Amino acid sequence: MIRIAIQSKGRLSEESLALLREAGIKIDELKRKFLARAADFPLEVLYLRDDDIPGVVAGGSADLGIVGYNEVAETGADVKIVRKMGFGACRLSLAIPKAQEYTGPSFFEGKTIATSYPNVLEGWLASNGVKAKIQKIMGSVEIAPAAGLADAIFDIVSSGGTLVSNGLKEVEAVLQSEAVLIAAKDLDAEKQAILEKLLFRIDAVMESGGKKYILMNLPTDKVSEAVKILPAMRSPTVMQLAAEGWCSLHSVVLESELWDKIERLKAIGAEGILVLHLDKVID
Ligand code: PRT
Ligand code: ZN
Repeated sequence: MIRIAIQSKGRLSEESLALLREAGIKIDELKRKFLARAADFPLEVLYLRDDDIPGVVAGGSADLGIVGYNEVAETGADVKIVRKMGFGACRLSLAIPKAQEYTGPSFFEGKTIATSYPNVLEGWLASNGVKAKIQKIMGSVEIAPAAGLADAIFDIVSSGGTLVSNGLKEVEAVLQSEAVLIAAKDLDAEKQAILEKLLFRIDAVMESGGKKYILMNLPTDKVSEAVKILPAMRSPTVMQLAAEGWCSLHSVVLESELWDKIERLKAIGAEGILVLHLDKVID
């Protein structure tokens, strides 16, 4: 049995649970308790506040965790980062009132900066040789300058909308973050084996992201040209159609390249092109 800590409610909860679900691990979400056992995988889920996850994993009360990298950096917890999860992207940035001119890191000399991330901020100040006062506040950091509590803030930014609506501008992006899967450093052999099994599934789910299954009818004499357009995982599948001189070609394409490839395939005579959702990809 392996124990994974995820955020109980907040920005990362739904996607963390969705990832486990897509990996075929069923957890009774209706009865979201403190601790829940998966139905068909040797795993239990511990629901926590995100701030507590790195420490709980480092301390061994949970074996794994899904948490923002920003929390791992702030707590300095001694854990292994096993995977980047591809969701929860954000950055920890310094922001100042928009009317002020930013002159570089020395701008912050002698200033007061409000933040919930004092340790990451302290590291940045030290590495830039700047002495500033850190005012730790746990919520609504963005209102600190207008409320006269601080000259600047150091906070999580994603779209930047919150900064703008509080009359602030981002001047330094200090740390890029996304949700990460973390693990305790000394898992025993049995837990390590369960982790490998879990990673195999998670990788298949993540690998399918951004990919589509594409199939089409194609004149048989155009197959070699089509193969150049669609390299696929090993090579596209070609099947004979009942109609003389035609075949059906199947492949996997990146969604970002989909329209470009479709245009090129149409240009060489592809017809009846179908694009399908891809659920899992096992390499
Ligand atoms: O209750 P608990 O302690 O578990 O949750 P929390 O309130 O501390 O965290 P939560 O749920 O807000 O965020 C969890 C994690 O999501 C963070 O630790 C980050 O890793 C990640 N994340 C991603 C974000 C954002 N994007 C984000 N935009 N966390 C917070 N924000 C805030 C931001 O600070 C701003 O106030 O959301 C607001 C909107 O941001 P803009 O820039 O899009 O306007
Ligand atoms: Zn929190």
